[in-house]
Amino acid sequence: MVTTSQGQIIIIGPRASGKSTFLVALASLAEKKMSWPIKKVEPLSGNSHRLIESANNTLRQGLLLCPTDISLTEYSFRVDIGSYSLIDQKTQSFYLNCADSAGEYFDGLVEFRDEERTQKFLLECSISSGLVIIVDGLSPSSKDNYYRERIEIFRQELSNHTYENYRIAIVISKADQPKIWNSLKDLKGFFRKAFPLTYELLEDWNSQSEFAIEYFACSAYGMVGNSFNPNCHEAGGIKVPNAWNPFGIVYPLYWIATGKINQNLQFAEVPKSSIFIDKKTIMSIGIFSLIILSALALLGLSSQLQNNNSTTGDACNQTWSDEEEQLKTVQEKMVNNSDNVNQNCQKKLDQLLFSTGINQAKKGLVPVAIDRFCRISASSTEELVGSNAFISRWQADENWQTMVNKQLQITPNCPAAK
Ligand SMILES: Nc1nc2c(ncn2[C@@H]2O[C@H](COP(=O)(O)OP(=O)(O)O)[C@@H](O)[C@H]2O)c(=O)[nH]1
Ligand SMILES: [Mg+2]
Repeated sequence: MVTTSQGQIIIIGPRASGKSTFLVALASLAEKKMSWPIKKVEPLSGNSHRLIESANNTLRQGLLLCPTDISLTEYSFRVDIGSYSLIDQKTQSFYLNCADSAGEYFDGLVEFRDEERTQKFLLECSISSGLVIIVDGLSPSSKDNYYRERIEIFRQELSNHTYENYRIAIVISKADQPKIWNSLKDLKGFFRKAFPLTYELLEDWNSQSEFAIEYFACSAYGMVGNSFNPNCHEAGGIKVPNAWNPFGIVYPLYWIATGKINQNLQFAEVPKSSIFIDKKTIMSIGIFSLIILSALALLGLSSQLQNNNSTTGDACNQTWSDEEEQLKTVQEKMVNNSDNVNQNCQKKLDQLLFSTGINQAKKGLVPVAIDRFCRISASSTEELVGSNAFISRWQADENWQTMVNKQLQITPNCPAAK
């Protein structure tokens, strides 16, 4: 099993663009029988369980969600993705900490830019590991300037931070509506036409920074069956709860978490029997898949042979069932800082710990906290706080110093802190 740890992804966008429904659609997958490529979505926190309740008690009942509270709420999930190889059936697990933001933050960015609340929001976004900017697919073109002005503010804010691998997914919501549905094959083209000024800004930003920007589309409601029949009423709310198959939800999150575009994820939430493709496409996919599968099967075989030759028996390769138990073990090992915890084991434990999120960090689990802020992978606290990335961030950013010191009670062990 390959594991990818992930910092926080913040979902931003205007009021009523579909941010909360996007997250509830993600949570709904936890209760669905999934097959391939998404094998499983597992909630990892109380908030995520509450989101599943929302899925069942509101959306599944054809009701609408309440507006989001002004504070940022974080939801943690583990998503298991299956690989292609027939022989080497690897599963890649990635951990998601997604925070839903109230649309008021995005709307108020220009007018209230200097207010403390906005500043905090911008800071949160800049220390996150990526952003999902939900663009309401039904917004009229007259909103172009509105989006451009706000994205420009993010550009300025994020230019102070030189993170590598920072990814921004532009997710066009409500793709079940004809305007977006008919443009799925050329999303960039759709975006360029609909919001030319914003598009120009994004392209310029993409070409001049180390950040990556990609375009996606999603529908939190999906279609009924395999014809064009949006599964929602005009005023919102699901039409046929038993046929609730959102699409394009995991696709952008996977890209932010791994940096990889996995096109199999575009409609991965939809059961194969409901997939909307014509016969010609199916035939070409069939032939192409046969060729690819044979190649991958060969590759899988050779990597399996290699694995068999490598050292096995790491005590940490066990699967943990109880998260609290995991954390206790991790914490004890950290506190004792025992030499007999081998490096691999420590790394693995750090990863496990990290995946459980920032709330655990606040309880004093230092490496998680630093990892979240710096996004440096290291095998111990000492290695983290002594790393160049940590020190340069520490020296460059007073806000961050205060945040690390005060909120998380960490006094880093680096020259700049003394
Ligand atoms: N057609 C359609 N409507 C959606 C979709 N997602 C959200 N909506 C509607 O958009 C409105 C705002 O959704 P909400 O998630 O509360 O927006 P937020 O303010 O950005 O969190 C609601 O009326 C939803 O029913 C979608 O995928 N398709
Ligand atoms: Mg909301």
